[in-house]
Amino acid sequence: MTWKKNFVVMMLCLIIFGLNGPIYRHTHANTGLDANQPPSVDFTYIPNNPTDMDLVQFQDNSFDPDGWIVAWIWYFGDGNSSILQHPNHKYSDNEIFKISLTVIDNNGTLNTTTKTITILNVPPVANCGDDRYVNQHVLHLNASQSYDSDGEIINYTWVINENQRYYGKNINYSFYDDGTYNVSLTVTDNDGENDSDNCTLIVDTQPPVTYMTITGEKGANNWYIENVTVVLNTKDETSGIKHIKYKLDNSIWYRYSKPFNISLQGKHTLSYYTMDNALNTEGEKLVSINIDKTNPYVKIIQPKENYLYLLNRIKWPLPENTVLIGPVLVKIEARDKEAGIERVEFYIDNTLSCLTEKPPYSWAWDETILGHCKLRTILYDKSGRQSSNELYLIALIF
Ligand SMILES: [Ca+2]
Ligand SMILES: [Ca+2]
Ligand SMILES: [Ca+2]
Ligand SMILES: [Ca+2]
Repeated sequence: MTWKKNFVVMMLCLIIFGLNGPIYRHTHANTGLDANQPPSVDFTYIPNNPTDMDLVQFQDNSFDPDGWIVAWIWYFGDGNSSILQHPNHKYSDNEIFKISLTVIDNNGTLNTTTKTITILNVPPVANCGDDRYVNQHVLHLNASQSYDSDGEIINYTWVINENQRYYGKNINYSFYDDGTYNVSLTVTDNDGENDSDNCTLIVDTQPPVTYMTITGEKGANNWYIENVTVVLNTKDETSGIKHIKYKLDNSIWYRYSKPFNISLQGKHTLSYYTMDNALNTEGEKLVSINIDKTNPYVKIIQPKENYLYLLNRIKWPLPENTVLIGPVLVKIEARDKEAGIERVEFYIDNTLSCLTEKPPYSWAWDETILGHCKLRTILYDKSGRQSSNELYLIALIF
């Protein structure tokens, strides 16, 4: 600092000698001769309550009543100085400093004023992180987002649920129970100032549980015979539900928001699970949903309509009758795309004569009958849907 002071003094000498000759002139107000009036000296600064992070801006308010001011010499009280009229200065630490300003008028007359300035500490900022969910029985408490702009934090104090106290920038707190933990962090800087921050941690280690209900018209063998509606309900008392996801067969995962319908026929696998806000995920659940909205198809293909059969052999066409002479193998065309065929029944005049569950679902008809009759077949699919086909004929079977 000495060289700065020397520099200031040298500047001062130059100004005084250069402009006015003598180093120093006293005023002689009484004589009226050479009655120089001394300069009036004053200054202000902003901000009013500066910290050691602020650039303090000094405003010179001095004036000379009978001349002008030719030099300003500032000492900021921390060993630094300036000869600018309106200097800026940043203090390196908080403290009370004594500032002096000396001004010199064009006659070489000096005047000095001093003021104190209180440079304030910048308080630290505590940050214990956002409120958050935790899915394990260890809280990782990290104060690294806390800071002190003009110094350093020398103490970190954590208080958990108002009674457990821990010290350190990072701590791991272990416990057994799910629930809500109120955490407070207080930091202290190297100037002894504090700041506090609070956060709430909801600890949830239990995955949610999803309940599924399906509504729809049921047929046989766990097949639905119309569209179904799926409702997924879930519960998580600790952290709450983040989302429910589901997919049908190999579709993408959809986010569940409301009951949905499945209208596509066939055998399906519906998969679903729920994740809670602490990211605990329930194991994927699977359910089979089978839908058959279509009746099966059945048609008698032997005997053929309007033909004569003799001992199970087709002989020739007839104009308007189907006639059997001797036993015949009744054959059908049968299919069901969705659920598949469960069984086929054959009736003669509404009396059940044969029931078969095996392909090719034919019937060797050799029951004695003479005259007009109705041959009817009913096909049931595995979902319980049915179709029938019938043929009127004259039979002579004995
Ligand atoms: Ca003057
Ligand atoms: Ca500080
Ligand atoms: Ca949970
Ligand atoms: Ca069907």
